[in-house]
Amino acid sequence: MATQLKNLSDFSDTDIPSAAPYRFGIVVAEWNAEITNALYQGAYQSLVNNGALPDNIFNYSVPGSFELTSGADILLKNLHLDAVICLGCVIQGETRHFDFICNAVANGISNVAIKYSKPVIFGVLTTDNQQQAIDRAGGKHGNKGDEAAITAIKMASLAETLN
Ligand code: DLZ
Repeated sequence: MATQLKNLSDFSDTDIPSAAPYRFGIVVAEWNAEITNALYQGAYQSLVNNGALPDNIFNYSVPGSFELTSGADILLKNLHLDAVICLGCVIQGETRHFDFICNAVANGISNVAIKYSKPVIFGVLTTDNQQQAIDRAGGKHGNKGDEAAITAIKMASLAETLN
């Protein structure tokens, strides 16, 4: 059963709808695999912990974060999904690759979300170095894959309520 929109004063960040009714795609970039695998574990576990059925979670990998956009597009075109979680890690290097990839994936994911009117979640770490990535993939700043999954559940619930 979908929850109704609430007054702003009623919101709580612990208020997570059940993920049981929804089908999720997870697209994971292979670049910086140690980090993205940790993000994936966090996201998957968080979906299951909030009621998602393992049979309703569809996991795919793509070579790098740049390909997350087309990965999400392919999943939404071919599978009947309520939300897609994109997981990647882009670490600043000596060239401008970082900026191009980050901008492309952020814009690309937004465009896919609008194209299908489905939540496509930006679970991409964009860090200065490896340590910052480790800190956000199960380290001292938590696991951003986990947060991406919670966002996906909330948005799938919102879409069900209003679409
Ligand atoms: C080429 C590249 C570089 C330099 N750095 C990263 C990175 O830090 N994280 C990431 O996910 N992918 C990186 N890539 C690969 C690109 O995302 C993409 O796979 C290639 O440019 C091929 O389109």
